[in-house]
Amino acid sequence: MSTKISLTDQFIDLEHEHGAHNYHPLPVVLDRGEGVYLWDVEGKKYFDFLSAYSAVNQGHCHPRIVHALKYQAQQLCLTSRAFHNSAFGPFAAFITKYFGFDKILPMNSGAEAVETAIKIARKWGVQKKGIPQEQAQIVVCHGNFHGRTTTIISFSDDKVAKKDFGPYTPGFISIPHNDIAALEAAFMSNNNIVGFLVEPIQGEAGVFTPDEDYLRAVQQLCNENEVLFIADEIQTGIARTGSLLAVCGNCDCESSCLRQPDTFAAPDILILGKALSGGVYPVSAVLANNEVMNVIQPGEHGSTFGGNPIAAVVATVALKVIKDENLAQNARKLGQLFRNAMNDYIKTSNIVTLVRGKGLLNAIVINDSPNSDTAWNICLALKENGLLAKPTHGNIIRFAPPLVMTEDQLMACVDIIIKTLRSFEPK
Ligand code: IF1
Repeated sequence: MSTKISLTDQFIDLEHEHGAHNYHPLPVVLDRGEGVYLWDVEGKKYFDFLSAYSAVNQGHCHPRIVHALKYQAQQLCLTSRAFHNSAFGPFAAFITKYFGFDKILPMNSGAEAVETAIKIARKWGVQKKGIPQEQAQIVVCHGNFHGRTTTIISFSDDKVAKKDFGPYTPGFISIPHNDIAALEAAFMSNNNIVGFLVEPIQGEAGVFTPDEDYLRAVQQLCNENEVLFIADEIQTGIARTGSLLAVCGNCDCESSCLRQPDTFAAPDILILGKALSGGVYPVSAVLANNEVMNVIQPGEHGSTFGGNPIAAVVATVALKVIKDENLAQNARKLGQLFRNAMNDYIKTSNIVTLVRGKGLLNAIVINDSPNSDTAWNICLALKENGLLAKPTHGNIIRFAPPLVMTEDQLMACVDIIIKTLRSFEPK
């Protein structure tokens, strides 16, 4: 009598009935991951081309990172910062040396770290620049994505993310991304600007890579105007774009490349999250030098879980894996191969208009209206063919596999993607 409901549908039904509908996921229920692979509850195997929005750069369930998690979970999980713990100090020393800053302020989610950076910049403005109380302004970019808190959505121009959530937080000025003249004009128009908050490459907007010299010009302009350059590298950082950070420019990060004068656009505040833990645990961080970070004094900011021992140990190992496995170089090499292959395909394609990106953060633009469901349908077909990717902003598909992928695996993925795209070409 009863028709058998698939395992997949059973899990989806549970989520649909009992989970808030704040997402519209692809209809796949994942159950296990290893390296570049995921398996669904039916046992079907996939290449992961989203990497949990670039949190899993080191690959799923990386054994060294999972080992660190297990070890520390049995040793000590959480003390709060009311007491010192034996993991945070060593982590703070390690990560500040790794990225070349004096201090870290640890948080958990990306949005919390962005909020932290905003608070630091405002306080710095009042204390160091003499900006009047409640007048500090932060410049941001059109099409930005920095998270989901009330303040952060206040300066988003994504109507869906913003609608009906007001009243919104004031104090933000929005200008076009990749537009130095607009930044200069903003600095001229207002004396109360304390920071410029920017994604080096705009992810959510559709993987927009700015001009080669943009970030260096941003750094210089911020410097000249005594404005903090705040880089949100939550998505672009930790080797994703083929160097340790997107602000490293085209440095190949082979050795201790950081702050190489002719490539590095040094931010005053660096925001990290996602792959800081290899996707194993929520860990985020704000890094800055003393002159900036020391404006925060006891009691003025914090988090119950921020800097907890598990986070500290997991993030330390996750960062070691990036260098030990040369993941920046691998992302750089595979990214080039990927864009070359896609560009070859595009020459004969009517369905794909272009590929863009840097390292292994790439996107293709589908030749259809942004309101069409073509990109979604292509992602459904990719799923059937064993590869998981997600559309962004209607007609764009983002491709961001774990950085531990091999060249052979990448080429197998290119075959899947091209075979799938072919089936969407107009006959
Ligand atoms: C969601 C996108 C990615 C981020 C940058 C801060 C945060 C993010 C540059 C906040 C988060 C996520 C969150 C996820 C979708 C996603 C995303 F499609 F929206 F743009 F990654 F591509 N700064 N990005 O990209 O970090 O608080 O989430 O830890 O569903 O909101 P978080």
